[in-house]
Amino acid sequence: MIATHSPYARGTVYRTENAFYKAPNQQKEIIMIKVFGHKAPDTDATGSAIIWAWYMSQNGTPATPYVLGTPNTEAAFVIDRWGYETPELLTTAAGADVVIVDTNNPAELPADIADANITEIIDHHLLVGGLTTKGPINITIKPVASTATIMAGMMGDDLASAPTGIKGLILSCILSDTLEFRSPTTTDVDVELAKSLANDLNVNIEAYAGEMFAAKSDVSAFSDAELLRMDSKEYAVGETKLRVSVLETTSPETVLSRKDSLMAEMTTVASEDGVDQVLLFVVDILNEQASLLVPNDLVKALAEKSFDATVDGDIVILPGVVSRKKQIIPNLAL
Ligand SMILES: [Mn+2]
Repeated sequence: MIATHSPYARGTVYRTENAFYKAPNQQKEIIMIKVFGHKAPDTDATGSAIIWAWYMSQNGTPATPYVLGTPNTEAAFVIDRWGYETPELLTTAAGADVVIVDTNNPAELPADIADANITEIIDHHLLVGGLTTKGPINITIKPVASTATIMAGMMGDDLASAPTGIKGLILSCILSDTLEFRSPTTTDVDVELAKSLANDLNVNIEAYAGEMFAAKSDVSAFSDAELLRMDSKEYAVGETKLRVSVLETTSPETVLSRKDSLMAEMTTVASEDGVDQVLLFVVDILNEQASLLVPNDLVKALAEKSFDATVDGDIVILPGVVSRKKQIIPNLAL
């Protein structure tokens, strides 16, 4: 392994045959842990990688955050707002010691993740299986709204003395994943933590969340294919492979005005990505509803069966639906 020093590191940990020990001034093999979240990085995937790399480094295990793609516009805004640089793009995980955050799904990780040494997983998604480890490791999965919420809990008393930027990232991850507490994934733990951080940071939650959502809604620069893949998870219903895409926005009309070209592009994206169908849910954050594009009879049947909806035309509105994790994925049926 290459001996580089993490900007996040305070001390340096070297691995000897049997033990870990601190020896900051010697040039020996350094374990540099790579911390990353899922592909198509959002605020929680990017923010929690930065948060945990900082915390590990702080505790004597040098770690560096990475991303598996270009962070979305909200994540880019958040990173900049709290004074961080966009983490480097990870192109291969082979041979690396890694910590996986905000996912446990091999489909959302580097293709060579099986050749990595996974040392820890911290996540808040359903356990899909498929990852293997080279030994027993710490795996923390909790049903809270953001991965950063779990990390804050794991930090315990250390959170109080964390830098402003780390606290700001945690707050941002919670506001992003809860859509400012609107999502049914929101727990009391998330709300209390966010309010306490906002108070500590002197941030007005409503105003700050508004800035985040405005950043997220600014998708004019993206092609149809990019929009279809921006916040997307693969999921199978029986034999039918789906790419379940969600666009959370305060300006649904901006996306829906492109519905014809988006639906036309679904065929290409589906075949390129090896799935049968792309589903696009445009989530209206402020009105707490989703619009599902209905390009064909397959999606029509799926919408009717999954959401008890009556489909008439090429868009169906699903009142109250804002969470892929809790309201979309668990209900998908054909
Ligand atoms: Mn998350």
